[in-house]
Amino acid sequence: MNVHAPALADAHLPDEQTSAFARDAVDDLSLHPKRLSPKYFYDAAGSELFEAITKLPEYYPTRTELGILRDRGAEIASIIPKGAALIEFGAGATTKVRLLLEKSAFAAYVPVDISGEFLNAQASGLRRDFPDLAVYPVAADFTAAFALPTQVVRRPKVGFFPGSTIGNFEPHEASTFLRSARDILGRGAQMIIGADLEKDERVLYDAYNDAAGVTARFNLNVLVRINRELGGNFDLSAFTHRAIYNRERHRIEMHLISRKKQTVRMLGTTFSFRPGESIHTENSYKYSIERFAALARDSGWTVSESWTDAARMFSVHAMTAE
Ligand code: AVJ
Repeated sequence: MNVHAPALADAHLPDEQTSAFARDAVDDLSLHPKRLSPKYFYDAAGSELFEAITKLPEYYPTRTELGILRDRGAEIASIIPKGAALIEFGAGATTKVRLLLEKSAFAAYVPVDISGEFLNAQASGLRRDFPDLAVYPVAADFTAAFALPTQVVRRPKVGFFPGSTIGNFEPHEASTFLRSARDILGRGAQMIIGADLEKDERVLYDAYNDAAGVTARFNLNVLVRINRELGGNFDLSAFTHRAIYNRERHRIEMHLISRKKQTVRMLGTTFSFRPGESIHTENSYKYSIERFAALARDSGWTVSESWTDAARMFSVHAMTAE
């Protein structure tokens, strides 16, 4: 068993997180058009709703990416140097990383996520199932610079960024993130990264407008969270979920639309809504293989392999840091 001390234990983190949420929510709801960052979807309830989304018949990305990782496991393993450290940017369910760990000879796994509690739970499960794997969780915001645990500094490094989380970034932010990942992992590092693909608009639309209404609840949950954590008084029945595909910008947009003229109070501030006014809560960018490769190239990486499923719904790329 591994007894490495996780790099957690900052008692001030939860407060800091709440005040960052407060600051961002007040700032972003003061903008025209109003917006909220999708990173605030993922409290405990939001994470559960997202897990439910990944099992919906309409939401193809998760199962398609898992299929690619499973089918291409041997090819992926063949480009992983022996004794490498796998660094995952953001750590959700361990299903995907387990596929990599089962097939490749990784010596260490470094999940990086803002939620320390979640990381610890995850780490103990992996330590139990992979007794030879050293697990070094890092509690940090993976979009900013963070230090790798000293134990992995000398190992070959492989980044892992599945789920098309990169799709939440604006193109310039995606580039900044990839450059930062390159600086953290170093020249010659590899990265395995998932990106959702452009496709039939009906398929995209349905994936974010599921019949069971789970995506709507996921979207509205950010208002539930503001009410609970920031003392807001959003009336949930007065907002409705909207997701559309913006063809020019290659992205799904999620909005919460005010059903009527209303005011909402939060942290001593009053926000007015016109009927039909939107809070823009998420962008989910869809790539082509070519546009993804160009983004990587412009951000210090060279794509060496791009894998897709037979229906070309989703893509997984291997790339090398220049
Ligand atoms: C986790 C950002 C990849 O964009 O598809 C799912 C989030 N939003 N349904 C996505 C999400 C609505 C998801 N990502």
